[in-house]
Amino acid sequence: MTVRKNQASLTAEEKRAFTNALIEIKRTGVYDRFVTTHNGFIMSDTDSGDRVGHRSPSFLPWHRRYLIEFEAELQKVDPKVALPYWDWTTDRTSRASIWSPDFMGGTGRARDGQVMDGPFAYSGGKFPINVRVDGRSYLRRSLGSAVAELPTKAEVDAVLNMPVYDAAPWNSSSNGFRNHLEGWRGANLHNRVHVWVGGQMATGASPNDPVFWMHHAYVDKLWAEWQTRHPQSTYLPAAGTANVVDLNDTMRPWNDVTPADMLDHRKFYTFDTEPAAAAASQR
Ligand code: CU1
Ligand code: CU1
Repeated sequence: MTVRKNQASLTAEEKRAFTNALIEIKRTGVYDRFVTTHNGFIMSDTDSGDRVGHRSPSFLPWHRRYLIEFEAELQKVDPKVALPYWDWTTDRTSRASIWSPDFMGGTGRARDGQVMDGPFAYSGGKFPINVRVDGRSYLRRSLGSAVAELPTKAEVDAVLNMPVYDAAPWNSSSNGFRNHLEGWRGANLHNRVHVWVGGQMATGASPNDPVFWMHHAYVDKLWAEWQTRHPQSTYLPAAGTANVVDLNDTMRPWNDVTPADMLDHRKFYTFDTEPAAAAASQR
């Protein structure tokens, strides 16, 4: 069973296994297929038809499924790998160990934002940016420059306390848990983290930066925590809503996945903070 751990508690060997698997699926082209899919959905979300990946209720189930598929690709390379999560309320500065040369590498240089250290630095030759938002083929970051502070625990807590999953008009103006977590209203949680990292992370091609996966693994974990806090609440809308993915509607690009299928993450993985995870890892 896959156990997703806090990235701050990974061993050196676990960090190496994760970055090696990322580099291997970059080499085979699998990684870039995922970037293209995400990029495509940022665009199509503004077209007619159901909004799927962002600015809509299915933001959370869409990314849950997307991460599950990505994690499965990493596990084809190394079955011991699981997606770590980045708790940005705790590891909240550019000096945090996540940005060390043995893991994600650090911020970009002042001149052009190019990341110069770590496994994904352009100079290492193993992680070219192929799905580009501009002509540049190197990973870029500018940690903490466009926005100074990452969200705090108190800000997250206030959003986790919101009892209603989502509300009409089911978009970026909605008042509910999903939209506050996504960040279009309130303290700006998920969106702000993208902007804080900067570079590709602040664009529709954000999965180009490997930290994307750990950011979204944490957003996904917050959804699970919200479910535990509000056992009477569930995904909305239930049915019959135009241009919005209802509970039992399928989500593009998949023909056979609905939000209802994604509600229980324990079918796929657990988190290191959950009792079941502790029991499983002792066996
Ligand atoms: Cu996304
Ligand atoms: Cu995101």
